[in-house]
Amino acid sequence: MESLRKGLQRTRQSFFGRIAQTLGVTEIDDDTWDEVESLLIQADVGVETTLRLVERMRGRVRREGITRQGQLQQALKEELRGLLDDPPPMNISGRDLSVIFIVGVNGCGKTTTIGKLAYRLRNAGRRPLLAAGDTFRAAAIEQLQLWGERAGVPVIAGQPHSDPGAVVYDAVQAARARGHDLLIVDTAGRLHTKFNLMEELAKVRGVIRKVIPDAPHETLLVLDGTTGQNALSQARHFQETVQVTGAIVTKLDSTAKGGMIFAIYQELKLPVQYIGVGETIHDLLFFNPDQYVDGLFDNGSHG
Ligand SMILES: Nc1nc2c(ncn2[C@@H]2O[C@H](COP(=O)(O)OP(=O)(O)OP(=O)(O)O)[C@@H](O)[C@H]2O)c(=O)[nH]1
Ligand SMILES: [Mg+2]
Repeated sequence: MESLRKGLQRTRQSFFGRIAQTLGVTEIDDDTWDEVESLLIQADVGVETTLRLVERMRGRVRREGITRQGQLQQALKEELRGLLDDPPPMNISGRDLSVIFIVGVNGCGKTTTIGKLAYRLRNAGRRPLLAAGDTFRAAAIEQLQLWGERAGVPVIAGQPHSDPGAVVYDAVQAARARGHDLLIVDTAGRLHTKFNLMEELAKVRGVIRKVIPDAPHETLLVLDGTTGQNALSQARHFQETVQVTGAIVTKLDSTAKGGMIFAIYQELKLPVQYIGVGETIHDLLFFNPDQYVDGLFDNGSHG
């Protein structure tokens, strides 16, 4: 809970704290709502979602006659919470080998997140194997191997610049032969607008499906929290290319745009499974909507 509050510090102090202050005035009028609207948009909640949210808040204030700051903040929290669903359990159990496919643009945090995720799942009793499907950058293979060492999880890698499909094929075979119950596949970062690279991603997915027809069982799109609304248009391209099943939002500790989580639910209809709140192996949290909404506001006892 503390690491979440710490991770959301910037978002809380920049925008949601100011929203709470704005709602503290004695007379709530159009200017108040304009200000709230502007702050929500700046926090990257998204224009459509913001307009709907403010409309609902105005309706509540009219109907319920609430005026006190505490009640207003509580109503806003409820409305925000209503925009989020509890993420469904990941579809990675109940079979011999499950596959998680990790995709996203350059530098969004894929490899780091895989290290953290492998560590978490290993501690939860799983036997993960990692596939170094990013053969594009030479350093990418070593980076994943280093995360594998930290997490205590083995890595299957090929030569730099070799065919990523071949590496992933080998990794599936190795996972089966060695009795792993989970394969997590790293991929090269790519710009969502580069058609050839997106096709390559679809091909790698095809290689996995040739061996395991219902795989990948989870395709998680890693979104850099500092990019805010830009992440949404990226996401749509990935959704068209490889059936994305969920999102992981990284770097929430270094952004004030934590409102993008609401836009991901509302505009992309994707559940958020995990959030990244730092660079160490411990800084991946399961996404809990109640705690997340709480973490956006000061709760009195914490700064
Ligand atoms: N502060 C912070 N930094 C993070 C987080 N997740 C990743 N990073 C940093 O983001 C940078 C890029 O992370 P990578 O894991 O290499 O990203 P990638 O998507 O694999 O990058 P490419 O393979 O080049 O596409 C690194 O410096 C990470 O330490 C996070 O939750 N918080
Ligand atoms: Mg990487």
